Amino acid sequence: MKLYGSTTSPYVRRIRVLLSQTPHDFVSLNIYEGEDRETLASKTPVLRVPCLEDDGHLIFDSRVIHNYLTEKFQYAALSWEQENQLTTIDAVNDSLVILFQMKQSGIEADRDAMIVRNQRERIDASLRALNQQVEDGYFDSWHYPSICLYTLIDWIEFRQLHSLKEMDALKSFRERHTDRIELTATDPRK
Ligand SMILES: N[C@@H](CCC(=O)N[C@@H](CS)C(=O)NCC(=O)O)C(=O)O
Repeated sequence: MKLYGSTTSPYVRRIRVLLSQTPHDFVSLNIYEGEDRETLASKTPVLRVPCLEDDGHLIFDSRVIHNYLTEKFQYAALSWEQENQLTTIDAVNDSLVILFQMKQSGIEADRDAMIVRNQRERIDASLRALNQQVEDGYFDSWHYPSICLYTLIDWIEFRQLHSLKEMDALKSFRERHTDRIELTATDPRK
């Protein structure tokens, strides 16, 4: 089993954490340049990571990779509530990727521009919902949605993408898990 990704991507990190007890090769790529980009392009036309190669299959998208691994290793199926939690986590992740890429591209994020306003509204509403769900105990166990929430919050802190003001439950959720070995082993700061 081969996982193509980058060390900083929160989407890749969730699969690395999920596979922490499963033998696999992690192929770390610089997805935007040179030979590594060609390698990525030879594996997936979507040109995004993660991408999993296993048993003659190439699987794109962390959500589909999770479904594939769930079937292969018979992990517990997610409830519909947990599917919604993943959608909420992915919504924040996707919107922050858009704003981050705008910044990296030197595009001024005009707060009043529709594309920026839409991302910010989605990020704030979704983070508030996730903060409430943590308070309500939905992330008390270390399951796949918790892994995805952790890698999102830790990436936000790492890249300083949001102040997380009034999101104390999210901040303490991160602090509670930060010493887990599979998280220190995949820390993007290293
Ligand atoms: N829905 C995808 C999102 C993956 C994604 O956006 N990955 C980013 C890295 S964090 C990426 O590859 N971006 C490349 C690009 O946007 O060109 C998933 O869950 O795997």
